[in-house]
Amino acid sequence: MSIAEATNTQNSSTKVISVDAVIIGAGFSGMYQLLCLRDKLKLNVKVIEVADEVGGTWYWNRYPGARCDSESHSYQYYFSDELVKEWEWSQRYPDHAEIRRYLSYVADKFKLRTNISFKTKVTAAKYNDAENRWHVMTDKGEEYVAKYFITAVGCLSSANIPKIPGLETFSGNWYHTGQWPHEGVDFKGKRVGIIGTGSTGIQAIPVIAEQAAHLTVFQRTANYSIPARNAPLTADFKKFAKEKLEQIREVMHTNTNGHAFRIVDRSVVKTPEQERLEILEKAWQKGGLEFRAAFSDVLIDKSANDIVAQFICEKIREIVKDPAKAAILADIDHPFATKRPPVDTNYFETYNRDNVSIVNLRKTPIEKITAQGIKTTEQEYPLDIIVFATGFDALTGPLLNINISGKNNMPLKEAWAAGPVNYLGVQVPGFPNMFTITGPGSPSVLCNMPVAIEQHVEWITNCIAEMQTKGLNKIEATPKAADDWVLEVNAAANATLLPQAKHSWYLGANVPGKPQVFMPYAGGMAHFKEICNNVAKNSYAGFVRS
Ligand code: NA7
Repeated sequence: MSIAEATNTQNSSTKVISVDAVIIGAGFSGMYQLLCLRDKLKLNVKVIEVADEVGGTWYWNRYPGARCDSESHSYQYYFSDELVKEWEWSQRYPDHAEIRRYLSYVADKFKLRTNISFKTKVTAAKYNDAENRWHVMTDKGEEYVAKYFITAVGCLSSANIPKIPGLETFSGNWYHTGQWPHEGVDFKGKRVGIIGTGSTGIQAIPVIAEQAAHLTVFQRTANYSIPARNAPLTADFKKFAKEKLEQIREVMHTNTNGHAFRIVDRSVVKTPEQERLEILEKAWQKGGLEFRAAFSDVLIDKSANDIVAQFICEKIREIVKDPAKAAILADIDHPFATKRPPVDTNYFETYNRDNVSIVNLRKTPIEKITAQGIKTTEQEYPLDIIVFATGFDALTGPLLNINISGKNNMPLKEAWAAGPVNYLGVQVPGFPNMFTITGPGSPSVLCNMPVAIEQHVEWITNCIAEMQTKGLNKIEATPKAADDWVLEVNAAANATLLPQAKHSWYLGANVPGKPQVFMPYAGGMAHFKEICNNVAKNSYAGFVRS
């Protein structure tokens, strides 16, 4: 049955449309989920996307310097050899525009746009118990009625704009990096203030500094950063990435973090000092997230971590010539890589510019924003533009921003009042036939995202395929399986140093009032995949199917 045939007009303003599955979001995950359900399972699928193009997080994150921290040959789909061979990346790390071009190419190649409603916002998604159907309402006055409801809303799509008093009085312009204007921002001759030194701030600061008259960085938590060593890809590397695609895919899909490199099985503490320094120096020169993989005990042994942390802090003091600035930048309060480790191009070097200053908010916190600029407890900084590189209400934010309710009209907000509870990161008890791609409780942001996405999408597709062939109507995670999974997610985090970063968004600590629970699954992608596959093999143990 086509969508048109199934369309009813319930009243003059609501169009009721029956489909098999509704997916929210047309980024990496929604696009692949659409392809799997439509072309493999021959289901009737509608994707709802608020933007006017595919791209997901890369549609919105267009701030200066926005670039992926995963290397380009690993930041792509691997489900199609043909696609891997056809597409050619230009640089070691793709920038936001190149990723959008890639996703647009994928959408064209697989003719995905025909199933996507762009510029459409989901206003509510409600499960109807009696019908066992999801009703997904949009701001276009449509009501999609579907057996399956899948969220592909990304982990970092809900902007966190801190409630600093006085923002509404600021006479200049302000921007959040995750909602960047498509036409760009002209910083020429302007006094710019930027709040935030996470991965985003660290990418944006060097680029804005080149344009602005003066850039003031407002730093709350000092951060580690590893040089990206970005460069155009050589012809040899491009050839290698295509010829060795099977080996690359094998590495990515069988390791803990989904990247195209393995963690070297050696200990920081057991390696003699000189050799250790040489290894770290080599890894620093090579650059990128692979630095973290030079040893295997960095995230599990505090003394190993201290050594690596000290190495980075010495690099900061070496690069930054002004000792006062260097002291603020190297005063880091958490173990290395317990917050998402940034990767940069000239970040610490930028502080050697005369037009860049840094304010230590730990010593002199922001009091308010005034018409003229930012006022800390020490002084007022006159500004023309404020950039909020203040991150996201991660993982749960994008889901809770949608008005979702499950059985007995239970709102997801209520089900998760004390923090996210789900099974395998994919299903919430009380929300039958709803699947969350890379939700909290899955490796998601601790993994190279396309790998995490391919795993979750393929697992969901197989699950739905079996339901369709067996004539099953409903799948629902049991409360016990979800409770046990939450314990497993906590145990996996507690086996690492990750919970030691008290201000991390992994914990929800960056959003005032958010329950503080370690959200991503830290047990490694390969292990997670094995657990998910065993659950499926074991007749979907932990789920009730009927
Ligand atoms: P992050 O990593 O959450 O960083 C946000 C930064 O903003 C961080 O330095 C925060 O300091 C700072 N921040 C947040 N709120 C405030 C207030 N109220 N005052 C001062 N400073 C504040 O977000 P990013 O966008 O950089 O990165 C998100 C992910 O996107 C990244 O990990 C990649 O996966 C891609 P704090 O550390 O909380 O003290």
